[in-house]
Amino acid sequence: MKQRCHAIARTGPPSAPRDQTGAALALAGSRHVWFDGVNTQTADGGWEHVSATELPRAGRQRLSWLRPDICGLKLDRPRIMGIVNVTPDSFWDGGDRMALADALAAARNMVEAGADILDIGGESTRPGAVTVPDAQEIARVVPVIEAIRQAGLNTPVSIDTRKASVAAAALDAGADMVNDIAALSYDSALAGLVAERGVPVCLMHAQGDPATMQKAPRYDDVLIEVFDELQDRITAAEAAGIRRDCIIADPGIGFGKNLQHNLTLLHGLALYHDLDVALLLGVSRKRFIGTIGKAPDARDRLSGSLAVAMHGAAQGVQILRVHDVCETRQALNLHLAMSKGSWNDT
Ligand code: 8Y4
Repeated sequence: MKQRCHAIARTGPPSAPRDQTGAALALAGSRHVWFDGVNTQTADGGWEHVSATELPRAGRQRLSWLRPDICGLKLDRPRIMGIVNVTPDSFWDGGDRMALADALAAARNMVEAGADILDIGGESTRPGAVTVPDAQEIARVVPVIEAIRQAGLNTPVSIDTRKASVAAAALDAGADMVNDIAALSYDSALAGLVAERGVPVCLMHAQGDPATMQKAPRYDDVLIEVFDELQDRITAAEAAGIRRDCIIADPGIGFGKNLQHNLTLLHGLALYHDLDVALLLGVSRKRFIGTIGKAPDARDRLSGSLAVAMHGAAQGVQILRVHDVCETRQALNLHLAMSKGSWNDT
């Protein structure tokens, strides 16, 4: 049985005076999160605490090495992915030129506010959403990507889609990576396309599909089941020819998860570093923030979204997918400065 290793992520000063600890290791090569203890699974499925120095070499390396660059971005600190929605419930629906200008302006503002990546999606994946035809999704996203490139913005662009035809058109238009909420299980042609193009892909966990996923989410042990399913999707991606250094994993907060599931996943988030790939977290304005934060309107969930994003940062997540780039950038830069006790604006 594989022994899962759950690093206990820490920020701030070391747990022993500097001259007495040689045990603290960077978590996934992070410059601000470290660990000196790990909970490892025993043969009977229980957990035991071991110090990082007692870990076998392979486990120690898996948890502490710097994940490879994604789209040229060094992952030694969290990166901000700004959400550019191009669905009918946002400004641009693939027809109106004015709305295209608005979508470009939104992208430009996010880049100026400090976005490292832009995530462009033309299919609503809210609970209960229905699928749109490929051609319509392409007509929504491609003009926006082309406009971004024509405007000279060279920020990496992620295409949020489950479909190979949409991903191909978006990559041709200048996108750099694929964000798939179905982890390559919706369209059997997508894995091959990603492999052939050699682009990064985010594999997000979801139980069920957006139309039905919130009906009755069920797990015996959500942290472990999501871990094992992500591991299986990573294995399948590699089998399809996708290089491991192109894979990002995401527990898929809110996708076939109730409030307790979401909280268990966020509480145990650092376990997912044991998947040995970069991690992405998307929590911005999601329903559980409204539930706990007493904010029924999604527009009133900024403060809660920042709190959860900073928790992700403190657990060593490499990419934060957010609506509010400017606010997240400010919160994140302060979080990093305090965690390290110093600040270099680079
Ligand atoms: C208000 C606005 C309330 C938006 C809820 C929402 C993720 C994702 C989404 C995620 C990755 C959303 C496309 C859901 N969430 N991709 N996509 N990870 N990788 N809902 O968590 O933002 S859409």
